[in-house]
Amino acid sequence: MATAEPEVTPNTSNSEEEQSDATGQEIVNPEDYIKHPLQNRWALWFFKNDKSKTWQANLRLISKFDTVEDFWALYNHIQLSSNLMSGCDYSLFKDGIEPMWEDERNKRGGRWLITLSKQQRRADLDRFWLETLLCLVGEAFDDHSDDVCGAVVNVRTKGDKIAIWTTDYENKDAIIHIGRVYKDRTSLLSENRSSPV
Ligand code: MGP
Repeated sequence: MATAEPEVTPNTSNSEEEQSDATGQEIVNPEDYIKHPLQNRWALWFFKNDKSKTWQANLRLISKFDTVEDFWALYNHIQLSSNLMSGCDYSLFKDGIEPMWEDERNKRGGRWLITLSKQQRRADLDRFWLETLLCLVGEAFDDHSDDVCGAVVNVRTKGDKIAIWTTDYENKDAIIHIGRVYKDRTSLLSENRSSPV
């Protein structure tokens, strides 16, 4: 999504009474309205289990974003995972990677999986999914963030799942690093509980 273009009136004075120009227009700090770019553009997808259709036909792109502000606007606009019907998924993937095994960037890949008990839907699902989203858009995996393709939350009667998908099962350093960081970040959410990954 486009970032707002600043319309800055030059401010040559520091004095408070000169915070408007000759036409009386207010001078605004560009920081107040330029959106903060993310390192990647991301696409959020929704899956609804309609058994009369193929798996791929049930997958829908919701929206793409590439700024911090647009991420939160989208996140705040959609339902929490815990409110979705069983059988639904959200997937957040880098723009250009489809959230399916068949994509070039996924087909040699793997995933770090969190399996949640039925009881954890109420207390943990939304917090863990948000933390997963923040790990992705915040590029939490240092030099190995390039190995991350995306993440999926599956809302299921038998127990919900959250996974980060990586691009190549042979990139051992990247996979271990991503797993360690993800485990640390999600363990912080679940003190006194067993490790989720
Ligand atoms: P699922 O939605 O990943 O997990 O896969 P679920 O529902 O918990 O089931 P389980 O098999 O893990 O117990 C369910 C089914 O959806 C798979 O067996 C496939 O038929 C289909 N499916 C899931 N994914 C992620 C893909 C995909 O990437 N490509 C295709 N073609 N089908 C998929």
